[in-house]
Amino acid sequence: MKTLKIAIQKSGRLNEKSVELLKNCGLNFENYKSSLISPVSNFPLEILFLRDDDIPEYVQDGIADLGIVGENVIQETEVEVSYLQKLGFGKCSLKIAVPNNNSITDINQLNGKAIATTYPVILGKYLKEKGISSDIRTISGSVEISPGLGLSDAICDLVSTGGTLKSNGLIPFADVMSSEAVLIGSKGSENNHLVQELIQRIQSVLRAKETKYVVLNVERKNLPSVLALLPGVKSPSVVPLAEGDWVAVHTVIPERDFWDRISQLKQAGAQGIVVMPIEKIIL
Ligand code: PRT
Ligand code: ZN
Repeated sequence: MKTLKIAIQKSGRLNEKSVELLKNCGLNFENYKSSLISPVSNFPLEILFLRDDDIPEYVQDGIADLGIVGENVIQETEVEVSYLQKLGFGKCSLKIAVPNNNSITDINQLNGKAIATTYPVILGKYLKEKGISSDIRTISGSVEISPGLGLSDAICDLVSTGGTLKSNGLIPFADVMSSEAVLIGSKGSENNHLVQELIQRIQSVLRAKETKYVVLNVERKNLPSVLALLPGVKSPSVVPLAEGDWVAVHTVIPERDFWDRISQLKQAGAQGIVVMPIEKIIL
């Protein structure tokens, strides 16, 4: 059986979460900072540690079968790869920002202006779509200081908390794209059964992350209103308690509206609510 190769970032913002995801999939490997390649002892897979900018091309050319990289890097490198799965980390947006003392209020005012960026391809397409012709200045880093140095009128850069823009006196002006880490594969890799197995493992880890396991006690008379609030994978389990009028309800609830849901459950009569993380959900 052919050993698969997956390329992940060697160091940087996506390294830790990529390693964590693969380990949560039950893959055993050493996260050697010094080596380029690490074998997985319990799955026919090797992990290649690369600079993120190189990952899309390695995958396109089939040197790696799979890769974990930001959507921003994939779009910028214009590669032909298969998008296999969004991974829910490394979230950010590519934004155009202008100095906060600037009079630019409309996107058309960027016509003829200089915009510094490390994403000339994505920015170029965006401006073309809007019918705007700006002078795109491609620089390799520290984009945020370029207006202050008089090198550009605006910048186009990735933003997550917005702290970097703020501390450089810049305000976000237009959203160019939003991005997160994704699993990509060489064209056709989605038909390989080892790739399918890995995607299933990743999905079960992601699903578990999005939900919590909840056990609560409720008096029988309040059970219908508590059950009405619970989704569950199939339906909640209801277990009788030693005290005859009471039952325990076991279920999973989504992380996103967790606190709202818990306060509704309390109002409906739930008590002794125990919340636990889930490791995997295999459907
Ligand atoms: O060495 P290598 O080439 O592998 O790494 P790199 O330095 O090119 O990339 P790295 O590790 O900085 O980022 C990897 C990926 O993380 C990016 O391609 C994005 O997909 C994703 N990501 C998520 C981000 C950010 N958030 C982010 N905030 N990448 C960069 N930033 C930078 C941004 O460029 C700006 O300088 O962080 C600053 C802004 O952050 P805030 O929080 O102040 O808004
Ligand atoms: Zn990079």
